[in-house]
Amino acid sequence: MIKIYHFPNTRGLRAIWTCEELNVPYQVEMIDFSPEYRLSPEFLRISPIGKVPVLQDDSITMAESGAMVHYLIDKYGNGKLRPETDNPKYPTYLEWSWFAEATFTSSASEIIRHKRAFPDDINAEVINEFKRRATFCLNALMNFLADKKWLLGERFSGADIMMGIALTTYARHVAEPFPPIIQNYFDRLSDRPAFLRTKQAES
Ligand SMILES: N[C@@H](CCC(=O)N[C@@H](CS)C(=O)NCC(=O)O)C(=O)O
Repeated sequence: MIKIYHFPNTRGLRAIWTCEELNVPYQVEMIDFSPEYRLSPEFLRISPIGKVPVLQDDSITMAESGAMVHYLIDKYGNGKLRPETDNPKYPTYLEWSWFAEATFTSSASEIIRHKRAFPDDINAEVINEFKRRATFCLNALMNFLADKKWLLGERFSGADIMMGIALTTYARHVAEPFPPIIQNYFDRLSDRPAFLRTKQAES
């Protein structure tokens, strides 16, 4: 069975949510999130830089949440949660999936890293700069979404799973209110039964 190494409220939610949307059985292994454990030889054997999530499926071990989402959809989706490669929406699916982690979440993550690295010397200018960058990304998302239901329009996809967790990171660490278009999108994501089951799986 698929095993997802996870810690509450982290990016492992993407892999769990994808399994829930696809009804793929999985088990969650909650890890000790202390730096001591994450950087121990035991954990570094499965996660080369000591981060979660990690996904194991038979002989496959992966440590990058977006790759897990696409892998699960490609392997187990039977056409669900993604457009085919010849569909004009396929580039959009890839673009916003990557944007969610590589550009949007990375700005919010810098806030977490700065606070963790310099707990006694938190620099408000650094925090504000990364909040500004994350909010610039949020505005780009808002302009793209406009009146769309999901990133691909009427069709929910893995790109929305990627973005949904990016939005939870923004809410927790940038901690600015969402504008209405984003709030409505976030509410639609949060109301999905598979998302509700995902949250239960980590409690
Ligand atoms: N791009 C990676 C980021 C992984 C990542 O930063 N995970 C966080 C939890 S969400 C973590 O383990 N942080 C511990 C650390 O940075 O040392 C992914 O999407 O899987």
